[in-house]
Amino acid sequence: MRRLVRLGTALLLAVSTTAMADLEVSAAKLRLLPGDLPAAGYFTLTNNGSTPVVLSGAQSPAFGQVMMHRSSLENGMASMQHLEQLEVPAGATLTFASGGYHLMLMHRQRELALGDQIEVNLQFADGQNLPVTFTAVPPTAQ
Ligand SMILES: [Cu+2]
Repeated sequence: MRRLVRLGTALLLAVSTTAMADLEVSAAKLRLLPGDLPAAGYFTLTNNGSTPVVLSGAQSPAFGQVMMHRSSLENGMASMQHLEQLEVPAGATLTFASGGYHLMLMHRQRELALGDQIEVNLQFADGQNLPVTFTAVPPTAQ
């Protein structure tokens, strides 16, 4: 049964007509923490296309590993959940921000300074990639 559901998803993606040109990213910021602590990536993604897109992760030449996380607060306890995929419906805007969805960027490959422009490739389940330039901001930035 699970197999059938997966196949259905694959078919849906195959007929998807939303192209990368239909996606709009704004306010891409990378919050740097001291030392080799992971950086957090925040941005706003709008799907101006007519079909949903599925964000499946990200990569950056400046980091060894980038993961998609969601922070949540349950019974007063903060926790983080790893996300494999995140759907953005047609016409919807998805916000990555402090306390919610974020990219977690680990294992810096080079020195990074405030104000640096850092390339991050957003990856989608249909194989497309969207290059986005993030600006490095201090830990106090929201
Ligand atoms: Cu995280």
